[in-house]
Amino acid sequence: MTIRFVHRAILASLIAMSSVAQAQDLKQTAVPGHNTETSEQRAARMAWWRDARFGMFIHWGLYAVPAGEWNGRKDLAEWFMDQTGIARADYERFAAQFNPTKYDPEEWVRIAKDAGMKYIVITSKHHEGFAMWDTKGTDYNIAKRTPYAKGVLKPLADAARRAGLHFGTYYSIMDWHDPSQSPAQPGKHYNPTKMDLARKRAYIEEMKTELAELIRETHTEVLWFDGEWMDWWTNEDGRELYAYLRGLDPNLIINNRVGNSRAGSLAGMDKGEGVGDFGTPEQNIPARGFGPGVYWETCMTLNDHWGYNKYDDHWKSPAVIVRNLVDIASKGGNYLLNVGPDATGTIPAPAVAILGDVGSWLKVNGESIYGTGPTPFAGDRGSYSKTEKSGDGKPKWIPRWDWRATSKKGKVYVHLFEWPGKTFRVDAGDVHAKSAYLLADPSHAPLQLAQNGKTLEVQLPDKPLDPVDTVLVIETRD
Ligand code: H79
Repeated sequence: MTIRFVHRAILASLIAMSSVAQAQDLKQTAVPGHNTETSEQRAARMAWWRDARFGMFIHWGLYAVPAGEWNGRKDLAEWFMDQTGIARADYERFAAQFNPTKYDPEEWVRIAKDAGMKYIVITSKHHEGFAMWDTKGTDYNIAKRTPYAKGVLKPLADAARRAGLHFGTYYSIMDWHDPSQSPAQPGKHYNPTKMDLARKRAYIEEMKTELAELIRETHTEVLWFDGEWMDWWTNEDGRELYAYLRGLDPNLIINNRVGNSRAGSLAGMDKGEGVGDFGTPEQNIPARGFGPGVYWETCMTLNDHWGYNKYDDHWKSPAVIVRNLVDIASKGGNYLLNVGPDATGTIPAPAVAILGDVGSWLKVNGESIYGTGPTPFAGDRGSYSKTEKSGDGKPKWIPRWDWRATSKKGKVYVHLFEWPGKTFRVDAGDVHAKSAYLLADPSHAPLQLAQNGKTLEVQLPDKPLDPVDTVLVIETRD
């Protein structure tokens, strides 16, 4: 039996806590037509991922060698080949310089775990086409072409498992190096590649060989596709690949970029039916959640590049990261936050420091994030305000960063970013409050609380316990 829920949602994109993009009407199916499981079976398969809430994205490849710099340019990273138009034979030479002798997968896992992250997703192969494990699919791989002479994925997968973290892999469908594809503008841009249609079947077989290895050798639990937007990759191709992969491991979780139906690219959700298990907003947080049964994950850089760029010191603060995580959780999504290790195998020190601070907040307040549901309060409260009509006659959505809410059975967590003064007041709707306390107060001293009809008031101390986010716990009658 196939149960299909189609949700209509309004999506406005919030770019890194600053600007709000045009609102869009999007559809996203909870259970795609090609997937024969029930929504209950799907919920069981998605359970660990849905509860995890916070993961580490790792972008690591040959682009770490030039470290973002080339011929006077300093703005490069994993799109190096496309941005420079460099010849394949010249780019290949970076492999001879890739020798990450400081790579310590235990240390990377420790950094993720100390940050409060519950899973890791690492690039197995980015658009550059260079495989980071010893694969039979292509000899353009780390074991065959670099002095390091061995793969880096399985050691990370094993270290993650030992620490109780889940492990996933990113895989680009577009390949700037593979002979099946040619650059869109030779000498200028590779993206989007053109496919030699006579070679497409063989290329898909190569992909399947490689993906089957990732499943068998690393037991990857997430396949995070990307580079799916070329005209030669279709939803039909995506459905076939999805079915093949779930056939190899029925528990696999696969993102929507396995198909080719993203609406508005970075918005990341699908138009129409879509393929895959979860939507992938990139560098933005949707204005609202998408209701039960629609899974999504915002991926975001910690500075302004995915791959390592030695000049990029535009780091987001721990406060921004914590509040983004809370914002996403309040809308029912996951946060996949990126680091770009350098060519020695080191995660940049500022990234480690910021993640450590985020982890300190989560050590105290994790109960209000992991395994929680979205805000129980109706409408947009705590997230966005609709303004009056502006210049172009259309209302605008302005992000509010005063507070957010998450929920669990018997509890609502109000995340106070701005201290509301002596009283927190909210239209509680169907929430019936019993008692309240601050999560960061070890004694959980009860706060004075009054609910008259829908209006709920909680009396607060003069000052926040944590200026980034003080969590007010409201115990409820469910
Ligand atoms: O893997 C990361 C990015 O490399 C990839 N997806 C995330 C997860 C990605 N694909 N497309 N985009 C990101 C957006 C494309 C942005 C571009 Fe550009 C603007 C491509 C060329 C101009 C960003 C800026 C990349 C190069 C310059």
